[in-house]
Order: sequence, then structure tokens, then C-alpha cells
Amino acid sequence: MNKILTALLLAAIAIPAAHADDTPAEVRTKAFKKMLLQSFEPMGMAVRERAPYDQAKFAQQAEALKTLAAEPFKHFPAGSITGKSRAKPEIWSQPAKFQADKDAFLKSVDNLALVAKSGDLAAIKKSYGQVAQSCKTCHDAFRGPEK
Ligand code: ASC
Repeated sequence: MNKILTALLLAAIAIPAAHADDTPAEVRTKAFKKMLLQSFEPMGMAVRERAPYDQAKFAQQAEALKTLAAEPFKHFPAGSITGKSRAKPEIWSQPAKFQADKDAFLKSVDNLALVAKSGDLAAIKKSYGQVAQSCKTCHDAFRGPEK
């Protein structure tokens, strides 16, 4: 896909704006979406060979993920299950597992940023897969169905 088309497509995906009166659930959902749309999905396109792999660009996206990855986890105050939130009560009843899953995710993200610098695409694919697996592990335990 050419660069202009990619830019247009990314611009067409609305990244919801943050508002001062957002609930914690809205704040964390927007933060998760931001990292997904600005870094994880664009990297996924390259990893799945649906977009050209560019070493510098990919390394930049992996750094962006590192910058964005911790933010959503700052917005899980006790009992913040409101409206459209998919957060399960287990987040607060199993805090040690939630913390461990978060730490594993952040560690896998750090590793991806490191491996991305090498330009070794096979290693990058493996590391990206570990990040995706850490998303899934946490979702399986702590994210409920869409409401
Ligand atoms: C995504 C997405 C997730 C994760 C997960 C990885 O792109 O929206 O929730 O990856 O599916 O296994």
C-alpha cells in the first residue's frame, strides 16, 4: 500500500479525543485504542506482510508503543465499571494476577522495541507475537463481552 493511501486510511480511523470529564473507563478505553491504532496495528500490517516492512519506521512504531503502553493501566480505580466498560470485577478481586499480566505485557513491549532496532524480521515477528499473546492472556482473564 502506498504511503498516501496509508495516511488517508489512518486519518479515517477516528482516534477519540480525550475529555476532562471522561470517566476512568472512557479514559482507559481511549488510551488502549490510541496505542492500538497508532502503533500496534500498523506494526501488525508489516508483521503480517500486508504492508512493506521498513526497519526505521517499524522501530519508531515500537518506540511509540513503549511510550503509550503503560497509560491505560493508570485508569483502573476500584469499582470503575461503568456503562460500556468491558472490565471484569476480577481486575480488582485478583490484583496480583492483573499486575503480573500488565508487567508481562510491558516487558514484551520493551523487548519488541529492542528487537525492532536489529531489523531481524524473523525475531521481530516472534517478539510481536509475544506482545499479542500478552494482550490475549489479559483479555481472557479480565475483559468481558461487549455491552
Ligand atoms: C489486537 C487487538 C487485541 C490484540 C489481541 C492479540 O490487535 O485488538 O485485543 O491484538 O487480539 O491477541
